[in-house]
Amino acid sequence: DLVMASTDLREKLKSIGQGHVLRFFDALESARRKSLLHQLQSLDLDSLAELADEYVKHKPTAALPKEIQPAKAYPHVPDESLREFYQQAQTKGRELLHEGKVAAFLVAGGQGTRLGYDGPKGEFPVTPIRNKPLFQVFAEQLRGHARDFGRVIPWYIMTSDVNDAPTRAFFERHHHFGYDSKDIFFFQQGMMPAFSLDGQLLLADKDSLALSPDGHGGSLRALHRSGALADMRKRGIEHLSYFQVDNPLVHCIDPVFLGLHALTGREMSSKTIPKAGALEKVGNFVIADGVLQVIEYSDLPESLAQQKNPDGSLKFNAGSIAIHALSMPFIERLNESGQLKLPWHRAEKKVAYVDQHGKAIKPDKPNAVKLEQFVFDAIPLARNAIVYTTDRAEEFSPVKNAEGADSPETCR
Ligand code: UD2
Repeated sequence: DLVMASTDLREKLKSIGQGHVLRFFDALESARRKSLLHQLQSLDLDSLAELADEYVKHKPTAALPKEIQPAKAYPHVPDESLREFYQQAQTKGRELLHEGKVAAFLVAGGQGTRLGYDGPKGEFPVTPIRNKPLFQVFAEQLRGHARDFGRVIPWYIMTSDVNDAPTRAFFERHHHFGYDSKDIFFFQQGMMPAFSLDGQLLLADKDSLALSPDGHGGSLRALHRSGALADMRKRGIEHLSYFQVDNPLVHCIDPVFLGLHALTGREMSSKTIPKAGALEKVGNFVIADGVLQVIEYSDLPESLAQQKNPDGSLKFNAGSIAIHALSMPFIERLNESGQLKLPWHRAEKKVAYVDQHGKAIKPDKPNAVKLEQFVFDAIPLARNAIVYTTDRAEEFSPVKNAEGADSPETCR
């Protein structure tokens, strides 16, 4: 079987110009052969060839939309004209929770390299007095809401190959922080191979590709492929409350936000805060060529980021803090064609690899391209997406760096 599989694969790989990844194959012992075959079989080789052409070999010309305007957001505190609507939203959100129609969705598949913590980031002890880990902070919030609404809030947690086993073990060790283990659904996101700058797949070792998680946008595909969506259907879930592992202040469940999202029949809604400064490292909600979307800080030209209104405030001030509400039919629609149609974002990185002689190389400058999809790129695909303003002090203080801004110290 091994021989058969490798013959087919060898042909396929050759046809897409990647035959070299089996260079050391024949000399490997059988377990190592198997693991390499397994990695290769999990990839969509046809689309890899296209991706290498489109995104790796030449930098895609960053087509910035022609017309970029600030996005409008629902205010945190409603004015007179919105007061009643917010009341209704609150009622709607509470109703959904009472009826058990909301699930929590945590993305925790990232590598957390900047923090320098050796393990899944959710294990990081974050609270100032009792040193509770991030995972516990979320679990306690969710259990509190479940108690208040008399319904369990099923919790879907996305991991990746880099941290799946330790994440599960951590939850086991902590008795799932009081959750019933049948109400937590772990699943893994997809992995993407790193390419050399000329589009060749890199080997991390003779029996292994250099793989990394495919970005939080991959969550929308992984929800489908893992059976998580099917599980949600079975439970009667209608909306997902999406958050990232690095922000312990997030309101994992927010009835007003969920209610606004549901009442307006939206497919994907997002929270925003006024930025801390023109160049804060958060995405920017904008209306680009007429469509609401997020432009990542690294893609927004500084000349635009610095623009001011007549009163001196920032023109592009709606920061994206990666908190979303998503409706089930929307996620199902995105997966309909079998291909999640989100763009890929290209980043040049240093990736260790073995060269054609089997020698391990540790590059000292970027030698590779990694590709990731971003969840906020689904916003322009959603019908009538909305943005709702929240309060930074209440809801946003991520732990990203070991020191300085957005570090454990600032967060505590
Ligand atoms: C993200 C947003 C930024 C802003 C900021 C707020 C992007 C590209 N930028 O910045 O606009 O909203 O957050 O804090 O998203 N993750 C996975 N799988 C992956 C990659 C990431 O699960 O393949 C998770 C990761 O575990 C973490 C979250 O996504 O929970 C954030 O990822 P990041 O650290 O790459 O995003 P960051 O800080 O650049």
